Amino acid sequence: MAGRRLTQRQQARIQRLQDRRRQQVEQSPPPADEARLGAAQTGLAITNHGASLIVEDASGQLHRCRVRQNLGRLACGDQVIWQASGPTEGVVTAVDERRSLLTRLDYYGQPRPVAANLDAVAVIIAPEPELSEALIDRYLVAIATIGVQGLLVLNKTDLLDPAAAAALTARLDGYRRLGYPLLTASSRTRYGLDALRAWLCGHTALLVGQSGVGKSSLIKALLPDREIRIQALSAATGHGAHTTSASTLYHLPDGGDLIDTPGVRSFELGEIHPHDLDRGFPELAPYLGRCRFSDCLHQSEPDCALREAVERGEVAPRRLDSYRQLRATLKATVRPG
Ligand SMILES: Nc1nc2c(ncn2[C@@H]2O[C@H](COP(=O)(O)OP(=O)(O)OP(=O)(O)O)[C@@H](O)[C@H]2O)c(=O)[nH]1
Ligand SMILES: [Mg+2]
Ligand SMILES: [Zn+2]
Repeated sequence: MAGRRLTQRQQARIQRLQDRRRQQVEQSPPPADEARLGAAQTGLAITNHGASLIVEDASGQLHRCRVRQNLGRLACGDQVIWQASGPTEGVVTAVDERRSLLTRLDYYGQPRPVAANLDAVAVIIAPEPELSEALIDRYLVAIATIGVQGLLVLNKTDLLDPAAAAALTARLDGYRRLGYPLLTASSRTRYGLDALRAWLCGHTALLVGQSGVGKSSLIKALLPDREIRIQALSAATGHGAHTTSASTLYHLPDGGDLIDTPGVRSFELGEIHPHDLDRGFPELAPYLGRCRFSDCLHQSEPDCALREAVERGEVAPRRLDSYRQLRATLKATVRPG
């Protein structure tokens, strides 16, 4: 095709396209002086403030970066390519493929990345605020879907007398039997921190849970030399003094990273296929597909294998409730297929 002469019509079309492009450029805000950008380098997303992404370079310096629009929303834990535009500023131009990504539905029902490249998610619970099994179950489905290690951490054990502690661990024992480690800790008395550190060490682990369960306190207790500079940068968002407002990544002294997340009142699952939902309820696997009706809702249908398993004491009634509830919400939001 090289050297072929363009017809007048083709020339006119190209001219129109060029005009339109020029107009678009003139209307859009002036771009940063691309010529002054530094060389491309790798970095790690430490926290996302919406307007800017805080990126850590290979030497541990932090840079406030703008993100090229075509990259979509980036998350804490993302590996990026960026170029400096000033001593502490830059532009993120590319993002590496993620080995895992936790998302949640935002206020507008849109999936929003919470954190990327995770190995483990620790669901933090506490005697107060009152723990919610429905919330734990939703987190466990999300964890099963992205295929990372999940664990439960009961914090604030200092608030419990021995009888109350025994009652609460008994209440949570079903999760331990499903294969999720259940650790107990107190960031106040430092009880259980060595065991928790051993679990988290060497991984990228996300801490999730309701507001006020002590995620930030645990991270602070695990990081004696917590990076103050991150604090200073994060404080610039001007949100409340204690409540965490944006997910932030911290390095553990002996290797591994911890990601603090803002507490949630309800964690809404992103787009999840019913098959993934089943993975979050491993104890139901032997019974799934064994009901008399293939479209059984496991409510009042005869010969429901799941309800029979509950009646025989093989499945916790509360877990079946949770499963039914999540199935119903997925049905409403997920396209079949
Ligand atoms: N008694 C007791 N209180 C604790 C413990 N850990 C944290 N707290 C208190 O619980 C409150 C909330 O702690 P945070 O660490 O801010 O909780 P968070 O989970 O990060 O909360 P958000 O950032 O809002 O999601 C604070 O007043 C802490 O002092 C603990 O082990 N024992
Ligand atoms: Mg916090
Ligand atoms: Zn059934």
